[in-house]
Amino acid sequence: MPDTRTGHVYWGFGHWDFEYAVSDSEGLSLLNGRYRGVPIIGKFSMPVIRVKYLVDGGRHDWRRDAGTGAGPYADQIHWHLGSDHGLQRISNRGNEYVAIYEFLVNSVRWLEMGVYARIGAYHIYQAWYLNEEGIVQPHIWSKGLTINMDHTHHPYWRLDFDIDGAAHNRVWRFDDGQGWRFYRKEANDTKNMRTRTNWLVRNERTLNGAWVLPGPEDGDPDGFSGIDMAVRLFRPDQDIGWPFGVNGIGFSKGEPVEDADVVVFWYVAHLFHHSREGGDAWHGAGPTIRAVVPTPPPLPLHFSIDVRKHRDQFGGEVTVTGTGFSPGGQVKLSYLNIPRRVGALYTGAIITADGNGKFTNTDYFRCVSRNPDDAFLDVEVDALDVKSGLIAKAYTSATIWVC
Ligand SMILES: [Cu+2]
Repeated sequence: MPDTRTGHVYWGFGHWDFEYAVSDSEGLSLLNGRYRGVPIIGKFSMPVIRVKYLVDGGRHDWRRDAGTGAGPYADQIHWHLGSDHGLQRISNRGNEYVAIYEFLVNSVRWLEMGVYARIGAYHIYQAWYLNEEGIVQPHIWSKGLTINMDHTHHPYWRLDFDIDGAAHNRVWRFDDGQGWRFYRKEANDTKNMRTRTNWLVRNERTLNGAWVLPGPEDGDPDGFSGIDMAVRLFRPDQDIGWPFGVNGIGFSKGEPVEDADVVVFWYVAHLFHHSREGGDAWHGAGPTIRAVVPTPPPLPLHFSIDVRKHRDQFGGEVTVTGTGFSPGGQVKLSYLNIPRRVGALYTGAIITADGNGKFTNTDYFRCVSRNPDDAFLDVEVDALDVKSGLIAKAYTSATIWVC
């Protein structure tokens, strides 16, 4: 499935629901994304990486191997498979062209979506990292040198937010000691490191929103790429990727956006690359987007699950008992981190809690590993209370999966 150019991802017990597509020039894009049922993403894409070397190649770019200068370049990622100017299979992500990969950090589930492109000497990994707490991180990883000279990559992310739909979205800016203000008109802007600038895109009717927080490696604007962000009104005739070549953003400026039908938030990072780090060092950049939606209801008393295992020579049984679930409500179980298995396993069994909010469920598993070391892994068991959207978690050693 991830070898296909487009797809629909329903992930993390309904925490995220979106489509993805590798477009003609905007790399891997996320579309029509909802977090906990709240529309957040209209279309997130990365139409260009502008690259500037200390000395331009310009008209003499063809002589760049002589070390006189290179670029500037406007690098783009498209659905072109193979060769040194196309997408590469990703060996540590199932050898697919589009990575869909799940992992755990401090008991929080993350999903990585990525494509690996070669653009001549450059290797680019363009990724989106989403987690179950509402974070989306657009990220770019880059390595490779066209010539042995310091240079800066400027990725431009086009973040077309649709917070609770297209209408009434407004972009706010917050600075320490200076408070809030919002953009009344289309504008280009820079962050202030001293006042720790953050942005918030919010639906002014529902008050749901999403923060845009600059990343620690996102660098500073320079004479070639002088902005950290831009706010634009959405226009269908401007949803065309990047028509500006090696130049900066040239879409209209000055139209009112204070209660816009659709706003487009351009985010720009400035990724400096020292030539002395060599061509093999990966360097990365990108902001953090954090959706702010109504918080879940308070946890019921004693909302928890308990896991017991019974082992036999072919694997064994896992019995999960739950308490504090919605009486008579549905429960969905999943298992994450089973040895040798990528992603979560949903058994698909339909479980119903009894009138007191309790349930007992037994699943049978066969061994999936012969490596004794795998028995020390912890498998996460998650039980979703469908009615409230709350998840009870428990951990158990992977012993029954190892024979
Ligand atoms: Cu570089």
